[in-house]
Amino acid sequence: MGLTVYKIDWSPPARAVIMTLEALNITDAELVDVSLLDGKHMSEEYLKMNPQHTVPVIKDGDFVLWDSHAICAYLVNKYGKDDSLYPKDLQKRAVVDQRLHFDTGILFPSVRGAAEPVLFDWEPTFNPEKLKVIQSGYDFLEKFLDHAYLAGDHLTIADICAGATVSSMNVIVPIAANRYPKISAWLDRLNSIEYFSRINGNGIKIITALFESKLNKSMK
Ligand SMILES: N[C@@H](CCC(=O)N[C@@H](CS)C(=O)NCC(=O)O)C(=O)O
Repeated sequence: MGLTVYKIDWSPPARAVIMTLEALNITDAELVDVSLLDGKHMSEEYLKMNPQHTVPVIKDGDFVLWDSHAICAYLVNKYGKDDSLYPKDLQKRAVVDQRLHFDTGILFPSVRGAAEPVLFDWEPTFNPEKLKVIQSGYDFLEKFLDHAYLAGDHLTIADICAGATVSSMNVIVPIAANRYPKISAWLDRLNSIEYFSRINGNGIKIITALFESKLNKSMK
């Protein structure tokens, strides 16, 4: 098939792509680690592939694509045996797209904004203002999570992408089940999926340990 994924396991968007591969039963992709903390994403070779220097990136033959949301949609469109993860129906797809954009524009920047200064040693602790941004993401999500999954009664790539993000936000600002019952139940539902708990759970363990080493304290 010739599919290569550039990733790092602690990155939520990278995990979303790996989970989408699993959901699609694609087992022969080559996975290449890009160590962000060592600056591997700033090498000339990597920048040629992705001038935005982010993970994940995929190469499918000669075709290169970055941004997890675009990648997950591409993978389902190209390799999905059916369209359940990314429905072709115009309005169903529009709702999935809205949730994906909510992840891109609201949820993911909140976790990146809080995590990056600590991970890259720019700040010794989480900035309290950034923690409020995470909380406001939960507030929005709780309001419109009115089905079993983000875009209805079935799992879609919106759940895979936002699930990877929200479970990482949860490491920084724990989700109180009494305040956010719908988010808590949704995360439990995602964690009951074997590949979600295995792949995402591994990333969460790594990011938790990274925070603990940077902050010099337990996150539990
Ligand atoms: N919208 C992008 C965000 C990707 C992103 O920001 N990844 C982070 C790691 S979680 C990264 O590569 N940071 C390094 C950098 O931006 O230089 C996506 O969904 O793929």
